[in-house]
Amino acid sequence: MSRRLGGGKLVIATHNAGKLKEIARLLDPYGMDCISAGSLGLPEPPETGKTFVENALIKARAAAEASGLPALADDSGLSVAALDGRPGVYTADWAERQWFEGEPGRDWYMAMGKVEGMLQALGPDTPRDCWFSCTLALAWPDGEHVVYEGRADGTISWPPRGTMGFGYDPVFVPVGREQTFAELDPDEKHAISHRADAFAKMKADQFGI
Ligand code: ITT
Repeated sequence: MSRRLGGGKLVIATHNAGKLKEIARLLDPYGMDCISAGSLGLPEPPETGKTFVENALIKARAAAEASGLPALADDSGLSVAALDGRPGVYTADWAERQWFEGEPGRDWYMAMGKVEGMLQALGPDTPRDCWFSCTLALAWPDGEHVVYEGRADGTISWPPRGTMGFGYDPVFVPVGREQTFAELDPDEKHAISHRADAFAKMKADQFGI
């Protein structure tokens, strides 16, 4: 059986505000005292892994070592079947815009447009199937760790729709729905998302529910 968290402090090892909000909400019922990596001034380690698991462990271990507390990291991304699973672990990189008015930053519209442009270049009959992956890594300061993996299937829709959520949500239509993730109420997204799927596995293992 995996090591258990118990109550107490948990560092959320993400610098992505959208993820932080979702993770805090998903953990809300379990009495954890969540502290963000940003509020502790923890640096962002380079994500040099080639898989979601490797990157999630890099982030969770770095935060646990630096803070002396258990830490939870999320590495996630969008994979498009017709693009051989890209952008996958490079999902955030596709949005990097190095110099915008002198500041590095991310441009999600550009990133979604890149996916759409590549699909259109493959022709009008190209399947638009895709999936979001989420790997959660939980690490303790002594090096012990556990990972949980989640997935949500859907299709890429264009143009982007909706203002809720974050990242690629405006182009992701989950299986069985017509709205994009960005058009769904956050509670509806949390009922079916890749993050919720991974969280369900973590909750069953960690909290026995
Ligand atoms: P941290 O590493 O600090 O957690 P990040 O944004 O760099 O933040 P990732 O390396 O895991 O995180 O990149 C995953 C990207 O995948 C993320 O930036 C989003 O654009 C996208 N993504 C993940 N989950 C998503 C979701 O639920 N909805 C929309 N986009 C999502």
